Amino acid sequence: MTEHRTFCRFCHANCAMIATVEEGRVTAVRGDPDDAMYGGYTCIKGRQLADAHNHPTRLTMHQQRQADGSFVGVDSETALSDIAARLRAIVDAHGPHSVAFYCGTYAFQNSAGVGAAHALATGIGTRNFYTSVTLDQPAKVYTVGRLGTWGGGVHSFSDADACIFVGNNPLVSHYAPPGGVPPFSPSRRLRDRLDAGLKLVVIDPRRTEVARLAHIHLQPKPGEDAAILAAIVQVMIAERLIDEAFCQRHVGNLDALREAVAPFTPKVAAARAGVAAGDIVAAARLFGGAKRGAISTGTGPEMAGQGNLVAWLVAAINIIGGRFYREGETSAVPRVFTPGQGPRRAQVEPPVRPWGEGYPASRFRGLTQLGFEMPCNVLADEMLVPGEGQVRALINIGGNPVVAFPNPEKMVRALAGLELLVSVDIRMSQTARRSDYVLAPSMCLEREDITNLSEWWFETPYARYARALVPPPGEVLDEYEMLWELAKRMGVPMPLAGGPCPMDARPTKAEFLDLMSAGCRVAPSVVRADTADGAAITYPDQAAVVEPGADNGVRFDLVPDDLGELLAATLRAPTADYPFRMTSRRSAHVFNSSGHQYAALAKRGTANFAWMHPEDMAALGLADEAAVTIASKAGALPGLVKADADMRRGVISMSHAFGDVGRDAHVAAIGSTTGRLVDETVDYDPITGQSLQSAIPVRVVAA
Ligand SMILES: Nc1nc2c(c(=O)[nH]1)N[C@H]1C(S)=C(S)[C@@H](COP(=O)(O)OP(=O)(O)OC[C@H]3O[C@@H](n4cnc5c(=O)[nH]c(N)nc54)[C@H](O)[C@@H]3O)O[C@H]1N2
Ligand SMILES: Nc1nc2c(c(=O)[nH]1)N[C@H]1C(S)=C(S)[C@@H](COP(=O)(O)OP(=O)(O)OC[C@H]3O[C@@H](n4cnc5c(=O)[nH]c(N)nc54)[C@H](O)[C@@H]3O)O[C@H]1N2
Ligand code: SF4
Ligand SMILES: [Mo]
Repeated sequence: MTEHRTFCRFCHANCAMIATVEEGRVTAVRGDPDDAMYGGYTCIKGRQLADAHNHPTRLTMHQQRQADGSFVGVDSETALSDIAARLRAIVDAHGPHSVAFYCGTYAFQNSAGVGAAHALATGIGTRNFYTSVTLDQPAKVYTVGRLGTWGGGVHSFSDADACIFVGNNPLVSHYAPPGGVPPFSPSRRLRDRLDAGLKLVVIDPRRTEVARLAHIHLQPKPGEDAAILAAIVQVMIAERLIDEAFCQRHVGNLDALREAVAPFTPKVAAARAGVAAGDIVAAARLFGGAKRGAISTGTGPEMAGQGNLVAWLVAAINIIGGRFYREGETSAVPRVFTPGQGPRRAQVEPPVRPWGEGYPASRFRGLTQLGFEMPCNVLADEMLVPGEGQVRALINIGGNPVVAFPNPEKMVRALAGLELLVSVDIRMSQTARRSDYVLAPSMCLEREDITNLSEWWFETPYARYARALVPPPGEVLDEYEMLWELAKRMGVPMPLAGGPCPMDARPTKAEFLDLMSAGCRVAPSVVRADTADGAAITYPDQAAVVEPGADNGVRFDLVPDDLGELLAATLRAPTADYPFRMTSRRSAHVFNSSGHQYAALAKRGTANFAWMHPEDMAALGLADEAAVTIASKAGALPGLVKADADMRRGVISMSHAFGDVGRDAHVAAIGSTTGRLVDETVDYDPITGQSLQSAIPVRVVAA
């Protein structure tokens, strides 16, 4: 028996762990009490890691679909050579865009997953590269850049005096955007900060775990966040709760912002959102009256149809509040492995609009690539609709489009029409079962990884390099190995940040990560060499002190033209005449569609209840766990209701990525897919393509 330091990759938080290995198998994991960042913290999901690695449903052979629909296990050589030959033939016949890649959440959990997939996609030359980012919170990434960004970074949580969390529940999700609670022991971190005097505002239609700790909880009607945020801006400007010196120096058009939000008085916003006007004013005063700390949002408001407005107004609140690190201060989140970070300067970095003209365009809805990825919104249509560039092959890495995308019936039809569907998954998921091939990947404790995902939350230059602790079983391969083997067999290059990936002999993971991260603060192989025992390391000399700003003349553009118009339009928008709004939420014991198979997690339920206020249930004559049909204008799903007095009345709350297409009879065992309530061709954001995934107008009837 041996013990090894490592980190969990069940989710992005990457908790430090000690794994016990006996006879080539992981038999136990526990939090690493000596790790300064995590202090021994783990969650219920991560504690299943040993079970997950050894689980009977775990694939150790690649699966090849037979003519009768059954699967047989095949070795790597057979699977990769056949897949590569078929991809080659499709590209030769139909051009590079006929091959698409989709990177789901587990492509991100492998530190080389998305990088390797993008390198292969670039080598092939396809514009059809998709990731779960555009199902998640794309407006955050793409809208903020349009106002300009502050080189010194936004205030982080650890020294905040006041924070506003909008539709974010980090105590369950272990997720927070910059300024929010880092996901390591989030509950302890938040309580410690509150004890030290932090003032907290939470805006969420449900009284969530984090809302219970807030000084002010606004419990609005879902989908009305833009009005509330506009009113907060209005109060902050009117009551001069802004950083005037900062605004004078760095803001271009404060007056334009004042005008844009003028119609959204606290009274107007309160009426739209169904909250007390006095609470909006109090929230603005509580936040605006402090000096440090940021407002941030989670998935809730981004998915609720106003993603761009919300991301814009949140950025505007941080800007007028001056919630940034200044010259001489230590900037938050130094990020050891992220390439391309220049010096942190006390200046506004010019706005960039990473989409639209000059970016590869989809054939649908006028949407273009955002940065380097095509919005998930168009994937089903790109597969279904004939024409130049129609997608005929999809490589799905660590994702589950059948249950995670809107409009699952359409997704299933689109996947069925492909010439080749390959999934990389540890189990026969809803999407894997519909694939021609399922490639079996190594699981986290069988492979090397760096903390390039979690480092977005490290407030010090902390880094880890995990070793493979046990040999990969059967035929399994690391995702980067599979993708390299496909590139090699197809005869295409894999361009990486540090130059082309060698294609004569397969690089080691450290070599691959070095090339992928070229230009980062400390190369992965250096961290590897510095941490022989797998423990963490901190590089104090890499802490980023904010340097003086250049006089670059750049100021924040507080009101990008199209957003000002969009805000005005929300005032005119009628509210739908459906009695309920369906909202999204996370469940603590699973990660999207992952984890339902593990005994300890399954004990907490494998179906997703439709949570409602008990008085709403009584009004409809529904008992706990009664079967209902939940219907929107686009579709309907079966559900089981459950009472939760913490809900706002008129709101339903359900987790996504449960259920399956064609298996409604099993709803009590597997739940159902909330994506069925949305037609992605109608309800989507015109800039990012994000489909409506929360605040969906619905009715509920007893089944
Ligand atoms: N209605 C609605 N829809 C939503 C959302 C919502 O809130 N509401 N949320 C959206 C969000 S934020 C996201 S990120 C997407 C998620 O979208 P996806 O990423 O497509 O969905 P997941 O369920 O996370 O898929 C993960 C897959 O990886 C597999 N897996 C598990 N472990 C491993 C591993 O070690 N290696 C590999 N290769 N695979 C593994 C799992 O079995 C699973 O099939 O869903 C989006 N869809
Ligand atoms: N245990 C667990 N952890 C996870 C996941 C999981 O499935 N399980 N999924 C992971 C993924 S992919 C992601 S992206 C992150 C997401 O992390 P979070 O964004 O923190 O996700 P949630 O916990 O769903 O919190 C979203 C909150 O938004 C609220 N909300 C819904 N609609 C609205 C609205 O219109 N307005 C406002 N103001 N609030 C609204 C919901 O009630 C909910 O409390 O979590 C990650 N972590
Ligand atoms: S929070 Fe995430 S990384 Fe930490 S133990 Fe849980 S699943 Fe693993
Ligand atoms: Mo996500």
